[in-house]
Amino acid sequence: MKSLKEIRNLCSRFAVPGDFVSAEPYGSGHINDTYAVTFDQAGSRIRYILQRLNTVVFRDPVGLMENIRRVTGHLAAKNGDSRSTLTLVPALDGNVWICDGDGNYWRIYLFIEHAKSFDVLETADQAYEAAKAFGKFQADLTDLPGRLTETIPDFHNTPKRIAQLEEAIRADVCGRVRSAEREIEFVLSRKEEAGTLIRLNREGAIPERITHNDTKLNNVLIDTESGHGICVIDLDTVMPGLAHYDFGDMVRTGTSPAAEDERDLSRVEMRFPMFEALLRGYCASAGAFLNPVEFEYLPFSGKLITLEIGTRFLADYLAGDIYFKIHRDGHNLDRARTQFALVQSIERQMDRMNALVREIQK
Ligand code: ADP
Ligand code: GN1
Ligand code: MG
Repeated sequence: MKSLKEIRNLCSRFAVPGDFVSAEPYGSGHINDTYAVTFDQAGSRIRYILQRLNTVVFRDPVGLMENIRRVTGHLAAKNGDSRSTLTLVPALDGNVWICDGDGNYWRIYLFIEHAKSFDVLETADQAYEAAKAFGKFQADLTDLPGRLTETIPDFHNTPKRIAQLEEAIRADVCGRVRSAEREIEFVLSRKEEAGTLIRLNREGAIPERITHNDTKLNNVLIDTESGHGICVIDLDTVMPGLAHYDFGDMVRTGTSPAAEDERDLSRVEMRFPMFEALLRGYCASAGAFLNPVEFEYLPFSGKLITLEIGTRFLADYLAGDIYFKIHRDGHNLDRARTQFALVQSIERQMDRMNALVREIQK
């Protein structure tokens, strides 16, 4: 954690008008460090988001920031207002980031006020609105010129994620394999279907698109007054991908009433009405560009991405919690168990989920 003085110094290298007042840690992300910073601008208090990029996770911070500059510029030109896309504050040297003396990269965004993100969704309306916003994000980027940098290569390559798990099992650096045998078996018994989307893409049945790739439901801001999904945030992983990576993670994070790390697995459940709301919301904005095979595999993507993130939590548990921030012992194992309970709930309802897609497509 940085001291106030350090944060004030970092902010002074950006073109933020006014006087620094205060800063506090903000949000519940697993990767970056986020602060809400307040400035006094001639008597008005204005907030900004200051973030330190995790350069262990993101190895090419300059390429990543260039992606975000292009994407936010494109969205701003299309939507024309400062609440429907993130707005970067330039640094005094003209870049949209600074690098501090320790090699850390920092950026500042305008703080989008009167909006909220939810770790667990409360209503089907919120699910509809969030999914519509993520679908619109994909739709708005279909005409972005050029190709974006892959900020994390093979980010959603599920077979490779399983191979990484197998590597962590072999190494067993913390001697934890014995405590996770059931979870390991859960993943390995589903290995065959894990390559489905990659194969469909290779065969030309589903195309590469520009996708967000981290559509956890707390990565969309919902307007506190209107209830509309207004802005997609957390753009570090925006890069070439498949539409399913985004829809799948919405199902993972938007359908269960339980938190991502819930220990009472009886509370973990894929609620069908929430799935229906996500599907209708996503199709309202993305339906026009999806092809029939993409439609068909939307329910499967919910299962696959939940299995994939669970696999990553499990591999990180075995590797000694080196990737995801943890807040208690066994946290990553708890997170993995929750994902696998959700996979089972999805599996039980897969026929019904597929039937709904067919009905919507008609
Ligand atoms: P992480 O990668 O760690 O998840 P995020 O970019 O998602 O980081 O930011 C963490 C939290 O900060 C978000 O869930 C959201 O609540 C809040 N947040 C991020 N950017 C903004 C913004 N521009 N305006 C308001 N809140 C924001
Ligand atoms: C991380 O940054 P955050 O907390 O939104 C992770 C996602 C995982 C998610 C699980 C770059 O997202 O891939 O799905 O945790 N982001 C990265 O909660 O690895
Ligand atoms: Mg986030």
